[in-house]
Amino acid sequence: MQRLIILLFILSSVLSGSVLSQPIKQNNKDKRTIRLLLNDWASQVVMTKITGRLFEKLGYHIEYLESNVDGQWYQLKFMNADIQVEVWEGTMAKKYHQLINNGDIVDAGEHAAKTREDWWYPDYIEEQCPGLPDWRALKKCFKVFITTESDPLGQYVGGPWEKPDAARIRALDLPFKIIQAKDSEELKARFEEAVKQRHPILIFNWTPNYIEAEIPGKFIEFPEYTPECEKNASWGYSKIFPWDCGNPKGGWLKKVVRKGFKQEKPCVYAVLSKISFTNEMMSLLSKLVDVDGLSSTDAADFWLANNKKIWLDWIKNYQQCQS
Ligand code: TMO
Repeated sequence: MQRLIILLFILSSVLSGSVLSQPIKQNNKDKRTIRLLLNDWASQVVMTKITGRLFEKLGYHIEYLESNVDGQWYQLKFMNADIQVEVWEGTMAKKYHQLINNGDIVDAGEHAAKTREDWWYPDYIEEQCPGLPDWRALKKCFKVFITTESDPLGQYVGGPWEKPDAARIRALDLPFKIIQAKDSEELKARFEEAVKQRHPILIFNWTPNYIEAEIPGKFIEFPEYTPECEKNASWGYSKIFPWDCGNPKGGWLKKVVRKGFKQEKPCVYAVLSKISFTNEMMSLLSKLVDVDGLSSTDAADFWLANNKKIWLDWIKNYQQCQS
């Protein structure tokens, strides 16, 4: 039923042309252009497209700038991009703080969503590895996760984002080898393949994400994150290495803008500050793309058409942006 509704929606929006876009006078175009960063996982891409549609509604021209997470910090620092709508504590806190401290970016507030990014497994492997999700169980059952790529160690499939995985393996003395997926497609392909065959898999995952709608699973419970674990080698399980802990649970999810943007476009900054997605909203957005197979633009338009009350509230005081 939901699929049918989605299909009808797409059809009607194709027939009537773009739902929200408004024409902009060419001579004003540069001053009225906002450049949004696009990463490569579904919720980020769809949330960016939704944000773009809202700014189009306020009379701006939108440019999307594709970048991986590493590159996006340069794009912001050198003012090639204006906005990033999804900055995750678990993978991006370090760069975020660095750029905030240098005055290269400005915080535009947090989403309601609470996030987590860490090692994860589907529940069906629990009987082969008693003691999970406690991390110590991995020391005993690592053989379950051996593959031709990782032999004689267990395999952990990492994401293409900056993570302290190698440091954690060293500090917690885990018999695992990291196989790093080169992009989110490879990560998804490896996940789907393992789940289809019900093979053991230990993989980088995050929440909110579509996976929670697909199959029950759990994050590994490493020792609880504290900043001490990162900075102080003598803290925790290992007396000589830092990072003997997991990533933060209940992590923040922020929006940021490049320096100067808030002064140039206070009105856009104010709208951006009000935009707030919850865990439920984000899981749905990633499911629309990763499970239902919509394009990111169709998913954004589908969400906008069905959640008018929410986004009208975000933009309600800012219909006449002047700058
Ligand atoms: C940055 N990510 C949400 C993919 O972990």
